[in-house]
Amino acid sequence: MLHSAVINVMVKAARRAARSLKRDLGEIENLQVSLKGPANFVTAADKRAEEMLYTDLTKARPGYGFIGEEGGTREGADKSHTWIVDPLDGTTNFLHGIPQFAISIGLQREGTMIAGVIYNPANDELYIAERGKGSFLNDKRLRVAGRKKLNEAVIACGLPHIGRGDLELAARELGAMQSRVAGLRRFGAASLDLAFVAAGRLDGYWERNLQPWDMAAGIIILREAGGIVSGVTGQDDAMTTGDILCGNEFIHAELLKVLKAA
Ligand code: 2AM
Ligand code: CA
Repeated sequence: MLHSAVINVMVKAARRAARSLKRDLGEIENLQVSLKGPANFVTAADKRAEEMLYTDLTKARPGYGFIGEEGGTREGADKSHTWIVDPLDGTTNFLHGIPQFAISIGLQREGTMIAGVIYNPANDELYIAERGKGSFLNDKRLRVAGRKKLNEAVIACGLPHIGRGDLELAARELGAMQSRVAGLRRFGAASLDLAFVAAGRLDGYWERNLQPWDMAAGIIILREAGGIVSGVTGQDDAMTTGDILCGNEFIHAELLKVLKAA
């Protein structure tokens, strides 16, 4: 499968950072970090991966801006292009050796996502998309699932935890959703939740309080697979509010109704 030069740059950068994350995951699994504290170790792994991504992406496209989870915003001379990068999405999973985490690289031009790559080093699943050219998982074209009924749908969500988000609202939304769908899931890596909806594995997904780098690549991968993405009110923009709701056109509309009523 032939992809454009920019996608090749993104994939190469993701694979190099992934090798570093995999080595670090091995350390965690061997429990060699227990004395130093695994959380600090993961933060170091995260930072290392982000610096690799910054180096590779900036070398290939000098001047593009860069927004990363760890290093914040780094301006470039080219004000129209920005990389939006999460070097390790699903940090808690990574820390626990749960193989659901990813490197997420999005490219924005003039405020529009134009390319996205999400790579899970644990199972070698590589998702890519470019504006107008479709989405792919390991070179297989993706399309969202066609299910129209909520009672046949498997839906993923996010859960607020101590110190983050509105627990009462989440409880109401979960209760409402639970009674309507075939299955509710909580995987813990927003980028992969979006990629799973793009791949038709999940029928829909919503989560609140996310950051742009959790969503950037996933949004274009999902849109290019025919999915609908919005904020949780349906009008707002997820990248601005941090609240995201998605699915195929039918499930997206159904999820909106359930959340509005909750
Ligand atoms: P992270 O693993 O990179 O932190 C889990 O519900 C999802 O929410 C993950 O994609 C996680 O990304 C993201 N997230 C964003 N902000 C978070 C925070 N403050 N605490 C935990 N997860 C957060
Ligand atoms: Ca993240």
